[in-house]
Amino acid sequence: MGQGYHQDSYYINTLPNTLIAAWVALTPATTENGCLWISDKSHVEPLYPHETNVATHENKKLGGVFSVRNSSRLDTGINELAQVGPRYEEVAGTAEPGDAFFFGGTILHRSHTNVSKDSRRRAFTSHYCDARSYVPWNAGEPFEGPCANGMHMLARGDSHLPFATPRFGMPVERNQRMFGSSLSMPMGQNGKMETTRKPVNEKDD
Ligand SMILES: O=C(O)CCC(=O)C(=O)O
Repeated sequence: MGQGYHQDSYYINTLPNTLIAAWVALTPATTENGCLWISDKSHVEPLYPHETNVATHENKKLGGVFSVRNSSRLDTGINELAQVGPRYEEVAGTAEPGDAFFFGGTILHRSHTNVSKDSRRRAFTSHYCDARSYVPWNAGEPFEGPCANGMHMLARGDSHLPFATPRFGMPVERNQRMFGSSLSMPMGQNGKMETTRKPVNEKDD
């Protein structure tokens, strides 16, 4: 089906904005079957906010920044990011299974409708940000609370937000030479991730 011009940080706010996407091809992606199109060098663009979204650093007081309607819509007649997209050369992200694209949250990108006869185009996308960014994003659902950081997975590192400790995550090993201790984050009994610091020489079981 495709997805029109958009910036991922429009949907997933992280403050400061440290969002990065990892888009992994599961099948071949071609210009025919709807590969990603990336607006080259558009990472320099500010985030064009949704008109009701105040949780961004950018706002309409900054010159050239306007709120965007119909982001992600294929129709460039109504997708207002189409006013920005053509300033940049678009690069076709053709890919083989296993190829990955990493791109920041303000880069403009889109995909077109699959017009091939019988070729499916599948991809797996995940998004990462610095654990120290404030994340109000709750998978598109309203979230009541100070922040939704705790709803997401801590893939690596540490958080300075004690009220936002992720409920699950991956074991984390810090560089012992740099920090002099190792940090592990196993699952706690209550399903919450627990942080325990261990002395340098103490080995995991
Ligand atoms: O794979 C696609 O068609 C679009 C995916 C995309 O733009 C995204 O995940 O932000």
